[in-house]
Amino acid sequence: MINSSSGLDTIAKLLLKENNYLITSHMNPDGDSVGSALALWIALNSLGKKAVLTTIDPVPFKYRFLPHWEEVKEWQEVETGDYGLIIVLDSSDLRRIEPLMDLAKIQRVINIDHHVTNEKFGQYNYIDAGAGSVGEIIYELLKQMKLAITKEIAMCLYTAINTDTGSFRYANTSSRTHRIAADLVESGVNPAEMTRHIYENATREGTLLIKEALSTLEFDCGNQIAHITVTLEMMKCTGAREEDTEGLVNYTRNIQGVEIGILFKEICEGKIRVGFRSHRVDVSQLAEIYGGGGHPRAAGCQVEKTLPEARQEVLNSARKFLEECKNPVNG
Ligand SMILES: [Mn+2]
Repeated sequence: MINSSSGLDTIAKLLLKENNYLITSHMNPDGDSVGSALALWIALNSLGKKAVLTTIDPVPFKYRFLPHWEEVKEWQEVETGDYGLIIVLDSSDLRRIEPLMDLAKIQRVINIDHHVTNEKFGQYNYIDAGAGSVGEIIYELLKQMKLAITKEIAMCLYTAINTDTGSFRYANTSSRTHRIAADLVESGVNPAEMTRHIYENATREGTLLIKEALSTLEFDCGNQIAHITVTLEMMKCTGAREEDTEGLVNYTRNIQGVEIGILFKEICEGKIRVGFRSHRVDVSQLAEIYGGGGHPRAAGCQVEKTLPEARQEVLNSARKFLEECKNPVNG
């Protein structure tokens, strides 16, 4: 069964049969990973099943209005005992759940994801790169399990779907996305209230970080590449939190004429996280050069270099990549 693909019906049957679960999603959780993991936890819990939930790192403050967010554990709190099944969500490879990687390697894993670069590391893999978010998949999974979409579940799934599609703006937004969202609204979700929590709740520190980051904006490759940088120093002097960097990279892509937008984020001395956004070119291929991955229009990787070195090297690759996209070499 290793590395094979499973149908949603197989996974639904399995979830209804087993009793003891560990649900996890990638570190530095975003709205999709928190929302879909919580929705699944609420559903399994309502069936009386034992389920432990972790998003590895803490739940970002802006998602702390979601029902039962307090149930989410950090990875240090997770017992390394025996779980019937480990469910890994929204993670293209096991490095995305690094602290639990060893645990996941020795137990049965269900891998549910929508990243085109997914490595199918589970015994059961359900990868739907056409889904705008894992939230859409979890919605379909719960329907397959014949479970009611309660208001609590709907709030979590709506958050997952709304955030991963950039509020229904990105290329991954489909008629299916809107149909599911409409059903969630009918289940009791108030869209204005949800988006107020997620988008209209900025902190002073986070806004000061936007100001600092935008002051580093530079253009490259005839204005087709735009990039910004967040240094450790900026994080320190603004008092911004890690989660305040989410979405910063979008400023670069939103500029007229820009094909690739890049954010360089210094995680620690000598380790740089790079985020890519695009309109047309597949930046997941660019991220893969550095062992990263993601979606065609949103991807990322880590480079173990100093900030100036990482910037120079990645910009070189981006320039070359853009050139190749324009003049494809046909073997
Ligand atoms: Mn996602």
